[in-house]
Amino acid sequence: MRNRIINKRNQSNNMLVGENAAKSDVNQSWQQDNQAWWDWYVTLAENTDQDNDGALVDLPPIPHFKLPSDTEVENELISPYNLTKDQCLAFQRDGFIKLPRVLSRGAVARLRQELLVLIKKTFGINRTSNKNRFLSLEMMWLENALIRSYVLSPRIAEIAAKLLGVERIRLYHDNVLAKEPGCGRTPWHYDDHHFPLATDDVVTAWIPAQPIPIAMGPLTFAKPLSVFELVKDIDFNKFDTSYDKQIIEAFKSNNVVLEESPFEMGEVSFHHNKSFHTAASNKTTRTRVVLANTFFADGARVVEQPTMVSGDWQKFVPNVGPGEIAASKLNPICWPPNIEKKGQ
Ligand SMILES: O=C(O)CCC(=O)C(=O)O
Repeated sequence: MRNRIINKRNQSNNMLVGENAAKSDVNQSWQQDNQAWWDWYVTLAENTDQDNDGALVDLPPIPHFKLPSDTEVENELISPYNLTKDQCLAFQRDGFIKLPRVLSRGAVARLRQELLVLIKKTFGINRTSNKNRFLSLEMMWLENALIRSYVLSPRIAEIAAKLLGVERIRLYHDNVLAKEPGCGRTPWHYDDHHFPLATDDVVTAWIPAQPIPIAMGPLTFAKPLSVFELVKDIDFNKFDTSYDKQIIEAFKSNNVVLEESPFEMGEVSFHHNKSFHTAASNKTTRTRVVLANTFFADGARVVEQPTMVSGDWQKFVPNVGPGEIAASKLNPICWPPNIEKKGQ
């Protein structure tokens, strides 16, 4: 992590264990799994009374759409999207873009149905112990053929490559993000802290599996991209909410423009690894399910010193050490398509 790390004694966070709990910096490996990472990470968000104001809102039912077959999903996700030059310029300026109709409504409904099955299979049907949690599943493309169509989609990967302005991109990982009803804010951050990749050509496609009204906590961005410069000297603190709190204050005092808007069904956002973003709490009774696929420019290396903030990154780039080119068999080239055999 390139930010300075606060170095106070006697601080703790009960989600951390071992060296992660004992040492005050982040320059050590993450010592638990990636779900434990999220359980820790959301404790770093400042939640006011307004963020947790009790009663959860019932949303109207998601309208029924004819569910496409596996082949129909695959055909949709290999067809190109009409990305304009202006949209690429807006991404380069703002660090993110929200694109309408990247997925048909049927493909979104099918995605939600499949992801809910996977979430239930992993975390159980009795949701009591998962109340207020941020649940995460990664690398679903390896075990589920339908999800593979969404993760290795040439339609989505081409958008990612064009936004970055690079010829070839690889997959870093897929991440199913299920923000349960009542789960609090996602702390302000940029992904450069998270992905141990020595490049600025990194983009995440954040694909909601249902519409996301404001009450559900849509991904929210600070703009333009360069606002990361404003906050680069704020010390990251792995124990408490002080980093998030200081970012909130810095953005307020500098009148930074925030884009917090609902996601329509089929809308997908793409954000750069230096784009500052957050998400509000989920104040609805419906789980906010998202598939987040991260891509990077072919040829990028793993950084020399990954930190605990990268979680269990070796799951995503196996058998590749610090400083080496990130091109394991789990990082297929997703754009252009078919230049190497995808998958295992
Ligand atoms: O889904 C969220 O609340 C946060 C996701 C995020 O930060 C990301 O995908 O980069």
